[in-house]
Amino acid sequence: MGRKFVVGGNWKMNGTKSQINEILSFLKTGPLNSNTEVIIGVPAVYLDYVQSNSPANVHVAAQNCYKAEKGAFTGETSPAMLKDIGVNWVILGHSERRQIFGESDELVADKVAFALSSGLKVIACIGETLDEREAGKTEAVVFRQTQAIANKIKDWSNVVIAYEPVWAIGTGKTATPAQAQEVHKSLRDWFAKNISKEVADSIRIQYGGSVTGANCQELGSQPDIDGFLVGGASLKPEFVNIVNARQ
Ligand code: G2H
Repeated sequence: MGRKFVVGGNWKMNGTKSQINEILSFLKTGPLNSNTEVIIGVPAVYLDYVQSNSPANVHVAAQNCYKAEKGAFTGETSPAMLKDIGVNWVILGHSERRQIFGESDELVADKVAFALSSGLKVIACIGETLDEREAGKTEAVVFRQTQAIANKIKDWSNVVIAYEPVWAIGTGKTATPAQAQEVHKSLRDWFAKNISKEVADSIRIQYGGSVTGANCQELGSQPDIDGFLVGGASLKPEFVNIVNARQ
């Protein structure tokens, strides 16, 4: 189907210079499958360092950015600043941003639109909580989150969707391959119905939530899973195995 497998590492608020050097070392040693696009999401303070020291086959992403080019927004990072240091990707709308920092669907969508218009590529995260899943609202939630973005953008070619069920994040509870595939398929059908068949066929949908070297192959063999967004395991050498999950 021609969707390039895409694996992102989301380091979250982890890492010191020496830990980062170890991560860069196992990424350099790899080997990383050249059929997989690899992106590492790095804390803001280390972006410039990692951008300057990561291997050429690994892209660097910020974990957040704001919806303005510059100005009185204390503590924020702009897409223009990311571009200025050579960073071309950003992760937006992660559930930790939504839940801990109160980011609404609307704000996430504004950020996605602004980042794209600034020339960044975006990993846009969506996903339901345990309560929402148990109430049978999984589809309604992920469709609502995706629709909010659809209201603000036209061109999806620089967007990767990361479906991350919140109940599976950092908990060791991975969605089963069948559970993940079911939501990915529903999302692709949503794109076909609400955006276009072309976007539905081409958009890459990552799975995220306790992905490890042990479960990545079965998850990665599902037809609508086009890669992973990996948290905890992206700090460890097993990340190389996850990058290479699909040969
Ligand atoms: C989900 C994921 C990375 P983890 O947040 O985005 O983290 O793999 O640790 O569940």
